[in-house]
Amino acid sequence: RILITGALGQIGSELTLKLRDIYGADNVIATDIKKNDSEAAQSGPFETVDVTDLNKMVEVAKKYNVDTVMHLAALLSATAEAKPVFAWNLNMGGLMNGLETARELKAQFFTPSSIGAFGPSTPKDNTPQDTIMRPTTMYGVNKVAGELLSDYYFQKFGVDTRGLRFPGLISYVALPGGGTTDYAVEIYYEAVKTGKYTSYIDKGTYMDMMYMPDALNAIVDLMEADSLKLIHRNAFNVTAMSFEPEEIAASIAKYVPGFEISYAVDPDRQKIAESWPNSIDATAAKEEWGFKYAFDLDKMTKDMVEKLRQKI
Ligand code: VAH
Repeated sequence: RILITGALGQIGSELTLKLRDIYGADNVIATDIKKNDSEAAQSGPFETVDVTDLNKMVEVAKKYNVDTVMHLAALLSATAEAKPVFAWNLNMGGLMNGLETARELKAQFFTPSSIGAFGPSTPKDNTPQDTIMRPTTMYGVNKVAGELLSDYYFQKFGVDTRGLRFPGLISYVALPGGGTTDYAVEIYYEAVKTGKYTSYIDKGTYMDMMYMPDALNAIVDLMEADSLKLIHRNAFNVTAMSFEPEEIAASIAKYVPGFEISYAVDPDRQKIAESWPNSIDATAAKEEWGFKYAFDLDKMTKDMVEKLRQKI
């Protein structure tokens, strides 16, 4: 059985459904700080868990006798930069509790890292799996510390910890909250609703991105990989594409005739974006557990526009 924290968030709301399809609804326990009427909350076991409450997390894990913990609850980059102390306490306190729960139950463990774990002194193009990592955001500090803590729990306690450095994730089910790459999600909603979008990220700002179906497959493939083949664990670079606002706008214009992008740059989120790589290298993930993706920019745009036209 799998316990998911942050199960009603951007990744969690879709990962919960995918894992229930694969492993059976009753074997996937969705948890979050409070319940809502989403399919993730309604389609199987749900428990309210504040990830800063270790006792509650362990109690729920034991109640269902879980063998896997997927820790997704966290504050994203822009929110973390606005509330750095709260971000440290939630992101690091929550992660420690997730790791402690996995250790106590001898469970496998997954948590996402991010391209946000890299900083201005990291090589920006085709960023290697192993390279300098001195992020200048609280979110990045949390992600690097989280990678090291997860590796520590593997080395010290033998917990089977695994992670992925996700690029910006694009989806039409649940909106992301407080991220820097969120412009690449908002732009699709606005394209379908109004035919235009004002971007807070400047033209020419490249960031890695991935469509949510590819991200979910990467999580399942990583967690099912033969642990003897893993040289790295926390965390693997994974990416499907890298683009800047003009390029996603051009892709959208193919499916939303007349679509127009304009710019009102948010200096705070622009500064975060500029500290991250332009493109990262996913060779280690491909070699160690067969990472692959199906959606490039135009294929993602076609699907996003179709699905949002149905949804809105
Ligand atoms: C964010 N969507 O923008 C997240 C992610 C790589 C970006 O970490 O903070």
